[in-house]
Amino acid sequence: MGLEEVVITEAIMDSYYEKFRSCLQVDIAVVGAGPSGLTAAWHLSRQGWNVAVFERKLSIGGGMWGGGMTWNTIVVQEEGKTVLEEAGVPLILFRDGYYTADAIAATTTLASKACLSGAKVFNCISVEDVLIREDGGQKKVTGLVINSSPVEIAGLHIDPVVIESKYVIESTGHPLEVLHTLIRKNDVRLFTPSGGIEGEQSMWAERAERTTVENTREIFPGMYVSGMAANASFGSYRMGPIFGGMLLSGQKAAQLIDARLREEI
Ligand code: 48F
Repeated sequence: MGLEEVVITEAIMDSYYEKFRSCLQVDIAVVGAGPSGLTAAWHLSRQGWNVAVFERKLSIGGGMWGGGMTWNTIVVQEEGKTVLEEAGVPLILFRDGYYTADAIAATTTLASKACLSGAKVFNCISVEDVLIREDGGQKKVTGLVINSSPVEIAGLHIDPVVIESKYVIESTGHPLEVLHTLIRKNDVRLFTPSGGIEGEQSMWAERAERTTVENTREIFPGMYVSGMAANASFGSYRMGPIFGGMLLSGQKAAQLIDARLREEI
């Protein structure tokens, strides 16, 4: 059998656009395919929700690939290891409640879990803004404004397109990009003590690991924060290359949104 290049092209076009079309109106749109975003996407999609993940980079995994300072091993503690165990990632006890996992195995397994559970992951797409609506005098995030990352990187003046979502998970990590855009462009108050972004503090792993889970919650109607973005929003600490909090945060975001969506049925 011969190979026809135009058929290959047609297959890619039809398959991609069918995938994209199925995500024009999703239950949950996740911004950022780091550990917290991928965990949230996996846990939500396996509950049967329609989930789309948008990742600016060509690679998924965010800050997890590189372990600490490119030494591609990650550390998780007793609580956090449950998420990796459930995914099937091999863990090694280092000592006294500190476990290590291969960063590549952890990243690829979480990504695989998300995709095989039905989440649609779009790499090379940057979220540049949110869609906003007013309901009874209250503004609410109702979707994402997205563009091709190569368009963004080249600085081309090309308009973005939009997808609608019942909920957005802001999991862009330290830069907290989407929330910064929301607050810069709109006269709104977040569900934080000051009503604005509290900002991230220096490293304190023990406290940061706990608070990143506590701070995982709705920060603005329609928008949840997870992972490092949760601590950066609520003014807590960074934690470095320990990843239990990221995974548990993604899991908590999924549980909270799953409960909300079930209430709304
Ligand atoms: O930074 P990242 O891994 O976020 P996370 O899930 O995990 C944080 C840890 O990796 C580490 C840490 C743990 O100790 O502190 O930093 O909270 O992943 C964030 C992803 O979001 C993408 C970015 O490329 C990365 O892969 N991202 C950021 N802004 C955008 C975006 C955007 N505007 N549109 C699409 N993707």
